[in-house]
Amino acid sequence: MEVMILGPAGSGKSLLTASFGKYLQGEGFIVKFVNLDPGCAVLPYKCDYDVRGMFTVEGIMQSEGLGPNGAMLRAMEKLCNVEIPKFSADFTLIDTPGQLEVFAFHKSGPKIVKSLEDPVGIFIIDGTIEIEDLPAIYLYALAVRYRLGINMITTINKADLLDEAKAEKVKDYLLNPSEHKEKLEFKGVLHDIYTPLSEILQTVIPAQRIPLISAKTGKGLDELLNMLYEVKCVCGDLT
Ligand SMILES: Nc1nc2c(ncn2[C@@H]2O[C@H](COP(=O)(O)OP(=O)(O)OP(=O)(O)O)[C@@H](O)[C@H]2O)c(=O)[nH]1
Ligand SMILES: [Mg+2]
Repeated sequence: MEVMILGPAGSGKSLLTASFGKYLQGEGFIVKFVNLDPGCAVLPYKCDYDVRGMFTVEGIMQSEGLGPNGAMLRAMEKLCNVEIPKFSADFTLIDTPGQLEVFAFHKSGPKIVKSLEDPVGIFIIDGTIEIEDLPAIYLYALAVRYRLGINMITTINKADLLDEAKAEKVKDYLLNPSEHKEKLEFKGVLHDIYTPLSEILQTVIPAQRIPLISAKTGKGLDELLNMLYEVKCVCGDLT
């Protein structure tokens, strides 16, 4: 099963790739690690395939005289020609670029998806974000899901940093934005925008559990694995 780990900058993609991979190995699975982020310096796992072997953002900045964002865009163009090896593994975990928007809303993201065999996405929402930013990040998660055209599990990460009340608030809202929108206490213009947005979100979110996980402590990784199996089961593939 090919699993793409997606999420905004700093949400925990690389650490989850490492810790979920370790968890899966502990369960007896064969796991391969793929890094598609040409901008990272160090990774918390050992790569079986690393796009930095072909190009890096730093290298492009120097060779083409570009700034970091221009070089990242150029890197995404190069990523279109990258072929991820087909590993014979139970799970291939694919860590994706920090600048998610340049990957997902660029032709490279969908192109990479097409080259894979029906990958599943894990979209990470950083649970420590301001509670009032949840509708925007949720819309972002859905936009990425439909743009890439893949089955995706939404997760709330950094559970170890959340108190019970905040964790519950975040989870309740993501599961049922219409019913729980008032609890987010939007103020001013955010109220005017996010109240109707919550109603729209309610009509387009998939009926799915949202695991509360910690890439740091390993909390919730068992539920994540169960959900991956469920997603594949719905698609008719039990492997
Ligand atoms: N406490 C805590 N920290 C976490 C968790 N997940 C990630 N972090 C921390 O958050 C920071 C960013 O984690 P990364 O794994 O680099 O996040 P990323 O999404 O890969 O970041 P970019 O690739 O730069 O976008 C690091 O300092 C991690 O140690 C978590 O579950 N709990
Ligand atoms: Mg990363």
